[in-house]
Amino acid sequence: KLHVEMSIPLYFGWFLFYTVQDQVRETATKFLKTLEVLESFKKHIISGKEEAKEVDLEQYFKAKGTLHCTTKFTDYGKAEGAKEYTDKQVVQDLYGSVSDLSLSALFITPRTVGARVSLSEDQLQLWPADAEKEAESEVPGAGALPLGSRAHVTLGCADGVQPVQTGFDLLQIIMLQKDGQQGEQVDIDPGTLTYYGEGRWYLALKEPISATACFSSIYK
Ligand code: 2AM
Repeated sequence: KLHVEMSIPLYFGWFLFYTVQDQVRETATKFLKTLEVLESFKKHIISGKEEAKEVDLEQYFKAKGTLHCTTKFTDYGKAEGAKEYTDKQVVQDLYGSVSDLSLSALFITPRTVGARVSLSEDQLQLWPADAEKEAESEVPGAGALPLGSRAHVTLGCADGVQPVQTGFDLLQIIMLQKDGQQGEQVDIDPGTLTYYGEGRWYLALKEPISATACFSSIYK
C-alpha cells in the first residue's frame, strides 16, 4: 500500500463554497449598510468617540480573501500542536468532507468584522481542544468558555489588523455576554443588535445562515 504522508499546511478549516461566499459577503455588506444609517450606531461611532460622524464601513474594513472558518493554524508545522493535529485520525478521515456551517451572528469591532459559527457535534470533532485556551493571553478567561466559542469566519479587518484578531474579538464579546452584560439592544430586521461598548456590536440572527463548506487546508 502506498503511504503518502501529509505535508503540514498553513492552516486547516472549512472553506465556504464559492456561491455561498458571494451570499455571505452580500449579507455582510447589508449588515454594514444597516449599521451606517442606524441612529444608535452613529451615536457610538466606531472610534468609540460619542459624537455623530459619517463613516463608510465598507471602506474601513478590507476583505481578507477566501471565506473560511479556521480550525487549526498550523503554520507549515511551526505552530504548537501542528503535527499532532495534522496526524489526527479524524482530521485525515474528514479531510475533503462537506458540511453546513451555521452562521448564528454577525459582529463588528473597531478592528474586525466577522460571523460567529455555531459548530455541530460532528464539526466539533475537528475543533482543537486548546483553541480557546490559546487565546487566554489576549482574552483572559477565554480558556473556560465552551469548545468552539472561537469559531468564526473573518469578513474583513481594519487597516493593519491581522485576521487572527477576529476570533479574539468574538471571544471578548462572548465573555461579556457570559458576565451578564446587557448592552444596549436594538431590534432590526435580521435579529437583535446589541452594543457592548468600545465599538463592539453583535447581531444575533433570528435565522442562522447555513453555509455549505468543505473541510480542507491551504498552502500559500
Ligand atoms: P482567521 O481564522 O481569524 O481568519 C491565515 O492567516 C488564517 O489563519 C487566517 O484565517 C487567520 O485568522 C488564521 N490564523 C492566523 N494566525 C492564527 C493563530 N495564531 N491562531 C489561529 N488562527 C490563526
